Amino acid sequence: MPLDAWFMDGLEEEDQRLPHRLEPNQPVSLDALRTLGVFHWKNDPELEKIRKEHGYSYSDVITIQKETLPNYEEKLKTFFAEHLHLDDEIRYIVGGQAYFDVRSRDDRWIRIAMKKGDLITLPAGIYHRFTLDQTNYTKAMRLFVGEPVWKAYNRPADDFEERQKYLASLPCD
Ligand code: KMT
Ligand code: NI
Repeated sequence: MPLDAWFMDGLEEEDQRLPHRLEPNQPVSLDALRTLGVFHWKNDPELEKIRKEHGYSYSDVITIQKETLPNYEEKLKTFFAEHLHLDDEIRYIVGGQAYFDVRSRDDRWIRIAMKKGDLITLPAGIYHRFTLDQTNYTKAMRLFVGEPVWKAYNRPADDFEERQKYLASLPCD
């Protein structure tokens, strides 16, 4: 399966770790994600090449699991609050799995299943969130162009130039 992404059922308040697929499933293609500025590579053996090409000079690794991550509950809450950044968010899954949710053009949630070996880039200004799935474990490399800035702005954050630029970058219907 090249990519598993789908529109969500809107019931994630019950348990954010469940897949929350619609019935029948409404898949979202890689092309559809690209039009949102979201890029996804699956099991790409060329991480180093991609890093060089895009200038992802910085990297660290975060292991998200209850036993070892300080302030685990609080961090997971922060990650799942709808937010944006003023820079691209670039993540490579080193182990385990997790979900990244991004907003569609019409403001619906798209859930993207990320597994070991997957790389994703979310553009500056896109509303998104992150959650573990039912396996409760992921190890992710965080990549950045230059010095990392982790600041997240919770929605509403529409006045930022980066948000306006992002909206302007979307193709017309
Ligand atoms: C973010 O900003 O959404 C995150 O850093 C998610 C957690 S890192 C896998
Ligand atoms: Ni984020």
